[in-house]
Amino acid sequence: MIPALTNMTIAMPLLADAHKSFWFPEQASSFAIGVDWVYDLILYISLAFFIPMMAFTAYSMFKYTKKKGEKAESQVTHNTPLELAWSIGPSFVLVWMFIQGSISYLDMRTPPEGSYDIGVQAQKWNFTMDYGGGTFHNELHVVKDEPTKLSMRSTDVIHALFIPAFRVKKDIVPGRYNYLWFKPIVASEKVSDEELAKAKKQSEGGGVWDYDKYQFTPEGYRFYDLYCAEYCGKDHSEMQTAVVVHETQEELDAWIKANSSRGDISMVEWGQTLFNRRGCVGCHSLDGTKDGYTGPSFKDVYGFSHAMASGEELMADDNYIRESILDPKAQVVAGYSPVMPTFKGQLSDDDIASIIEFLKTLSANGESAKSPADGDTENADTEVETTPAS
Ligand code: HEC
Ligand SMILES: [Cu+2]
Repeated sequence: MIPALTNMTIAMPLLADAHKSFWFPEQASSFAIGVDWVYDLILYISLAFFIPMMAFTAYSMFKYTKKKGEKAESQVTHNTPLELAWSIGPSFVLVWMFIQGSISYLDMRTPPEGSYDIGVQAQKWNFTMDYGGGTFHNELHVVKDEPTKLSMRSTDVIHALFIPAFRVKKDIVPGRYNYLWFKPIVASEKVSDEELAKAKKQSEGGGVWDYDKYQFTPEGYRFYDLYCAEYCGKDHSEMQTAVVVHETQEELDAWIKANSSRGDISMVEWGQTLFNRRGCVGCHSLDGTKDGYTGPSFKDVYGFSHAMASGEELMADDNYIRESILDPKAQVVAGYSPVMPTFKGQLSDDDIASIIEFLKTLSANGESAKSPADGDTENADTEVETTPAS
């Protein structure tokens, strides 16, 4: 933001601390100071008018009250100088507010050349960040002091990406790219190893990491909230995730590398990670619960035959699950709407095989059923068992 605004902000009595705001979340991006300044400007001007007006109204009510039956005195209906004054005076104030707002707004509209670019895909009901080279993650990871541009698209309806601590929000309209940029100015802290280990232990077997409860990510980073602000549909309010600001580009690169593929964890573990990270968790339960979920539970899917909307009975083997993920509309489970988005091009073969291994651990038939057409996942490390959520 413009330096003059910065100085004035610090001079404002309510905003003495550089990155704290009286009304709002922490000022964690370069926009925050300017946005809050304009907000405060408008707020204080409004109060400067509102309070004297209300006080004078109240005073007049008592001063000029007449007893019942008394006659009203003269009514002043017109005063040209006064009316000109209260029309022209405030219009200057309004123009000033508009100019101040436009300065911040134009700055926010124009991503600087060479900004760090991260893809964002919004879909019912999650965000997926695309870090390039096939690395996708539900969390947004960025670098401190680095102008960052989000190239956002939606696969279904209008969503709106909102990061309150950065003071940025933008609609994501299907059928086109929408851009948003910011420069983070406060890096995320990491919690102590003991605290992280404690939380990991608590959430073991639960399947889903509770960001709200712990207030840090599964990797121990404190985070800023990111959520969907388009409240004209069923579950936009559930589209919440975390923004982590790394101190250096090297740190972010290392994080991306560590999250790019399975590495040396087991397929079952990776399958569960993808389930949480890629939005399946929003629509599928693991324990048989159907209420409140858009899709069928993953419990006892693998290796069981079940009815499709087409009337066919299909066995959920490797090929069926693969097709369900890549082309969800090809076979729709009876009793459900065809609303699952496709994950074509977003999950590697190893990712899909890992999800299949994970589904096997949730099914009583997980071990016995074998796909006749696909023998090569048989020798995968199925002996690694995790306790599914109960
Ligand atoms: C927007 C909600 C939604 C999301 C997100 C979603 N699904 Fe689905 N899924 C559904 C619905 C609804 C169905 C049932 C209708 C159908 O078959 O298309 C389904 C069906 C399935 C089936 C078939 C289940 C059965 O009982 O036959 C599998 C397997 C599956 N999804 C896997 C996944 C995986 C893996 C992910 C994450 C990578 C995922 N889904 C993400 C909604 C979703
Ligand atoms: Cu949304």
